[in-house]
Amino acid sequence: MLLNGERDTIAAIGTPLGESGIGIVRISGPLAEKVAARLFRPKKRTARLRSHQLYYGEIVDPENGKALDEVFLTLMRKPKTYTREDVLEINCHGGYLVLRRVLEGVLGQGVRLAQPGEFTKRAFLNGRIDLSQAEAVIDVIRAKTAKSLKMAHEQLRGNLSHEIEELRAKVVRSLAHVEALIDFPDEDIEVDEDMIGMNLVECERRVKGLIDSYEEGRIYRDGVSVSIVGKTNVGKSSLLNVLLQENRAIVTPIPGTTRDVIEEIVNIHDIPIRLVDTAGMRRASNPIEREGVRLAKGKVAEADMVMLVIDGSRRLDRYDWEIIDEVREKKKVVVLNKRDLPIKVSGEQIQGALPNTRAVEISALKSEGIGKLKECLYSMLTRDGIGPDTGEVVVVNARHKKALEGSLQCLRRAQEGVEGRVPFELVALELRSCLDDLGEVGGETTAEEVLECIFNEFCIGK
Ligand SMILES: Nc1nc2c(ncn2[C@@H]2O[C@H](COP(=O)(O)OP(=O)(O)OP(=O)(O)O)[C@@H](O)[C@H]2O)c(=O)[nH]1
Ligand SMILES: [Mg+2]
Repeated sequence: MLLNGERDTIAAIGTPLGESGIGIVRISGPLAEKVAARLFRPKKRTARLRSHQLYYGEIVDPENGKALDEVFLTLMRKPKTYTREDVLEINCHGGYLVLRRVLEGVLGQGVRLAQPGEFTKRAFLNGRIDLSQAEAVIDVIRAKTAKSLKMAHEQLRGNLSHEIEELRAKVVRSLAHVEALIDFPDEDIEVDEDMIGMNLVECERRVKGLIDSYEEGRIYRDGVSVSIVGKTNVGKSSLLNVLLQENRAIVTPIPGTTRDVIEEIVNIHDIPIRLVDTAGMRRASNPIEREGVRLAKGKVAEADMVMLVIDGSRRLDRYDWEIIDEVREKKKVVVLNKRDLPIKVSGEQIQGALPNTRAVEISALKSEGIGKLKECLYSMLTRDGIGPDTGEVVVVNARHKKALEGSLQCLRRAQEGVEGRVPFELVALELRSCLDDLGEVGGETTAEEVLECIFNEFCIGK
């Protein structure tokens, strides 16, 4: 039984299992130093290991004193460590067996195997980082583009935590004023209701700004899926290949070439875009192709956006029209392909069929107009003036957005309360629940089950 909130000692392999230059076994908790004393033989004899210093030596089997591996070892005494507990890191050779043996040696010392994300969870529980920063750790690990990495680093550094702290402080001030009015209704206290109102309007504006940044933040972090759809033989697979700059999909002059769904990722200005090439839509007699068409329709429904490819060298026919109807409600761009041939479909015709839709003329065969198409996609996926380069705090996490939406509702009701002079007790109630919602972001008010879910997403050893 552990007393006074003291936690047990955990260990895990912190590097991927496989062959690598080095592999790290990481230990956190009160037994870290004892593990070092039992298993580590420094090359140069030392009375006591100094904190945060690298030592060269061997890890030995405590049963028989035989060397398990030649290592570098660092003991980091609390509190200046990742978890705010004593931490031991053993840099071994990066082989599966060697790492397992060292880990087993450690586990034999009263240490238990860490759960996924447990090191980071301890950093959170011990108050070194808040929950939004802990979530940023996993975003750093998973970042696929320079911008998503930058956003994750900013969140890890605490830019969102800081903004939320400021908002909470403002709401607390308003709440104190409202409570003063409740407690001393008849006294002439210096509380101005207009000032409370103004303060709440300011909070509302800032919370709304954070919520609005989510759409774009999410795109940089999670990417978007863009389905390439159109009739057979219009050049969908050719477009996929030219965007990927490789011959990924089979291209032939035979209509109905693509039957399966082909997905590949391409980065456009740091947005990871999952391109989905699909079977050309037509009434197919072949059951394989029919299945392809069914899958293609499903991909239209799933996609964040579609690229409707039309063969610009042929007049629109009923199949084109059917697909135009299919994508009418989707976010889309029309790609008029084969502009190297005499053009039979005009931009005006597209405008007539799909008002307010941008059309870009390209030749997938000659790789012309591709830059313009990429710019068009980029501008449709992003909004002007916002984004990770403006220094603005960007929300990338759906959980944060949900909590902020909750707090916005409370702020609005509180605001209406102040204006409409409803009883101040109700205003105070709304402000308290606004504080709870804001507290969800940093984890102050987050339920244990939610914490479990968040840390379960981590890998073991982080
Ligand atoms: N002239 C010209 N031909 C093109 C262009 N793009 C594609 N093609 C040709 O059009 C034919 C069909 O191209 P694909 O890319 O296979 O067309 P698709 O839309 O994927 O066809 P399905 O998979 O059958 O639905 C091939 O012969 C291509 O070489 C272009 O820009 N100009
Ligand atoms: Mg194809």
